[in-house]
Amino acid sequence: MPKALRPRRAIRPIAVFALVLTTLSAPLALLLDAREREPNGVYAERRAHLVAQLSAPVLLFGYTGRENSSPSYVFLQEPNFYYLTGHNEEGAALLLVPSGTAEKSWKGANEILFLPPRKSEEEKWNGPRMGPTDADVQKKTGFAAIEAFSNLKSHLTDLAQSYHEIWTLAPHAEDTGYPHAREWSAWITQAAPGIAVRDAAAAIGAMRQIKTPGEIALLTKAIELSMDAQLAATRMVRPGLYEYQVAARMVEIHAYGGCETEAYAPIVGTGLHSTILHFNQLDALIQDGDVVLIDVGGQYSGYTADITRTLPANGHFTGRQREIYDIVLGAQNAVLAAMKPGATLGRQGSNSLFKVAYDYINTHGADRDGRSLGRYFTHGLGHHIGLEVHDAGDPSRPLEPGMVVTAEPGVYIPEERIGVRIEDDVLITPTGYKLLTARLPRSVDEIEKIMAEAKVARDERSSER
Ligand SMILES: [Mn+2]
Repeated sequence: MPKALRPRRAIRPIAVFALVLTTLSAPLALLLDAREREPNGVYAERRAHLVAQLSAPVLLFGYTGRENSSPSYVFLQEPNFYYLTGHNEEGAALLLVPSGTAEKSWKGANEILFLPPRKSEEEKWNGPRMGPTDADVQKKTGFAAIEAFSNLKSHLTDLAQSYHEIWTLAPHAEDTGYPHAREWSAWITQAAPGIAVRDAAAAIGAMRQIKTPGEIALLTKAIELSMDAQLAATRMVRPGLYEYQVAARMVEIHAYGGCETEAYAPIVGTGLHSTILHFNQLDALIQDGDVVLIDVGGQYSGYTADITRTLPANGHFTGRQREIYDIVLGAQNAVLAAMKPGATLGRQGSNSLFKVAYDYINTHGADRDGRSLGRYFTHGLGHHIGLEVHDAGDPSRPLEPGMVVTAEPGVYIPEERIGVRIEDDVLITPTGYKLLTARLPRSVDEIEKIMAEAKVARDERSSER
């Protein structure tokens, strides 16, 4: 999914909690939660690494569960909070206090997880939650110190005696959607007047950009399921289907494989809709002669895939569609050839991957008026993926091993009803890159072959009836 110029901090939508049945070794089926969680030690290491960089306490708030009024809303944690705690329940807070500041008057623990009290009436409706006095809550969460949320305010007042500043998620002018950072920053200022709020987003974001092996495993799972769904879409697409029917099949594959939700609202755009970057109506009938742009990704255990393919509705690109497709593919191949540590996603500078794609597109082909095509590449080259589909990331920061980013050049010509985007997910390695989506064909010939084979199979099935 191309990234909007203004960051969209959307609350993630409907989640489907799938359960995975495994019978691999146990004689009886073993019931596991689909949502995997990394070991507690991983989250503890991240907290230690963060607080070691900062000279003052860090206070972060999880989501309250009241961020979204939709009846179909299923809770998903604020991503920075989840990254540091692995805790996926409502109403929690995290306090980290730097150690080794002997002159300070703080005598509390260096890290405290604050949880709301359990409410038996609510649990009748919503199911059990962890509470601060549960016997096993330390073992489950990996925190030695767990307190009732109501204790937080007095701790904050104490800290304000020793520290003049505190790190949290500070509000931004461009924040949209639920005012999480603004409300909790105001709460801090009210609880501890005089303490300065500093923004921890950049420090946490810098850590989130480098994925650990555990994160790469979860991303890979999301990507594998999303490639399965893209392949099913390639075999399915034909004139006479509605856009939403293609999306429905893909969502089913994600959910059946263990994804808890979609990484973003599925984009399936036929004809003119292929030129709309975040098209989300999905209400049109696929017509003979259209191209169909499919930008759909699942989310597995918190981690998002983001993959786009563009298909010919009837199984064969026209000459002009193939020409545009091959220009986008050529641009993507040029980008991949330059993908390595040191390159940047941004538009400026000598190592800009955007510039590689733009220059390729702008020096190949032309529009109906003979103008070069760079003007039709209307979004950025790519973005980080992780706990958010547009994950924490600074486009000017050179790529480093362990980063996972998208490479998604596109050309959108509304007057010709042709939009082509090819989007793949890439792990940066010490010497170059690993294409995590390599299993999913990108070339015209491969795509047309899969579609032709699927058509033969469909025709055989219908002649048997
Ligand atoms: Mn994308």
